[in-house]
Amino acid sequence: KILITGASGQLGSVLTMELQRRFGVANIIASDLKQNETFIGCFEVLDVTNFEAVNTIVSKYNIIQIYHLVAILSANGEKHPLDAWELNMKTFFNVLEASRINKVKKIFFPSSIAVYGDNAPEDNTSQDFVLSPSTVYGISKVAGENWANYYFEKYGLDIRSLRYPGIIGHQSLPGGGTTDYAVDIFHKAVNNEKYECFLSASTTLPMIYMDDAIRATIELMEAPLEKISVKTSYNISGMSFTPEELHKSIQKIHPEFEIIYKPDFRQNIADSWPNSIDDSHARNDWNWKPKYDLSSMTLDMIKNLEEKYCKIQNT
Ligand code: VAH
Repeated sequence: KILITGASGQLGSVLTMELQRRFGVANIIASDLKQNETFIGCFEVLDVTNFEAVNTIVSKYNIIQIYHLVAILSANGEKHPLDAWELNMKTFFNVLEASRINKVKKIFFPSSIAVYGDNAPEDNTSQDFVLSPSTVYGISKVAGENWANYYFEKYGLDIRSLRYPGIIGHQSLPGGGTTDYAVDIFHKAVNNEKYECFLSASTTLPMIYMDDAIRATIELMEAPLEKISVKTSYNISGMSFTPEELHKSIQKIHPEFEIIYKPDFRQNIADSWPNSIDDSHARNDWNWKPKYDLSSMTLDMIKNLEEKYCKIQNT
């Protein structure tokens, strides 16, 4: 059986459905502090900061794979730095130790482009450039990457990871990130409302469509171990764009859609991150290749959100 922690989150809720589809609902144990009201499948209320609770679930269900998605993201993390560090690291150590003790075969945990800092080259940032994160979230992800490598070297634990860029999807809402504008904007556009953007018009960030992020995650986990040359975390990327470019892409479908720019504290976080990412290690090791670009992502987001909202209006 496969355990997902943080299964109610932006990525977790979509990954859970895809893993249920691929491996059968009965083989997927979703867990989080609380269950989404629309959830269908096996769910355990789990506080991952509690080692005993994690260990009990891993042994009770004979878990062979764990997708560990619990974390406080970049923007929220800056509001409560020490709480974010404590939660991101404590939950990760509990998953690592429960996996070591119960001989879990494979573990996935998300890293992020937030591991890079101001000193990194802005364009096509390489896999191996020195990491000097500017946020607690980024610091916790660099620490997580190094602990993953340590547990592989010392205990042979097969832990795999992706440095996600901003993830954009219609199936779920993001929570507490800096790239969340690229999701929020679509909900405003399909409801014919003006969008107030918390980043400046010219802020380029690496992004990936949810469908590509989910596929990359499963393709990484399904790849033979001998293909995995990166034991910290793989760079991956789908596309890069600015809020202005995203606005223009949406206006091709909704010409009247308006945006205003009111940068807030998240601008400094975004400015410390790369504009684009070199993901050649992922392409070479396990044939990573994105399918969505800015225009196909925009089309798919608007199509799905308009269906979702008109369903809500008709209920
Ligand atoms: C965030 N969406 O904004 C996350 C992610 C690269 C961005 O880490 O914090």
